Amino acid sequence: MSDVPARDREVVAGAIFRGGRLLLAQRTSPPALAGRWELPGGKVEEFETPQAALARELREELAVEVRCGTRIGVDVQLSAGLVLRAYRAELVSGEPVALDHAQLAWVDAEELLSMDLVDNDRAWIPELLEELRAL
Ligand code: DCP
Repeated sequence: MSDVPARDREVVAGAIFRGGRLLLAQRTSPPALAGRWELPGGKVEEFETPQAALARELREELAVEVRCGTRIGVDVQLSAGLVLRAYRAELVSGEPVALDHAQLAWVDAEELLSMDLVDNDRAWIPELLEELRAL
């Protein structure tokens, strides 16, 4: 037994900005979240870095290659032992397509405010808006 507490497992989400817009993806599951919009991403696997996980998740979900950038916004505690973090993601190649989502949308600052975002991702709205307005 160790006295060192286990580190939280991380869920990573990617903020892809292009041409003054941010990419959002509409969830299909679970039923409580279906139809609501998020920054795409998923759980970091054991022995995987958050950066590698983000690249893998966005490859799987959007068919793109990204370079994981810096953090944006606050940590969101999802449950005991699970924390959600957003990272800027730079598109390296490919055009995003919805392989795992109902649809994708490129939103500007005003549109972001009108989207039905999942509750967790609403925590990032101030920083996302700031970035969109600076573009
Ligand atoms: N989540 C969120 N906001 C995001 C991305 C994820 O609130 N931008 C939440 C939804 C889930 C959890 O994080 O409660 C895990 O996300 P996913 O279900 O998208 O991740 P995985 O596909 O990796 O999960 P699983 O392996 O369970 O299918």
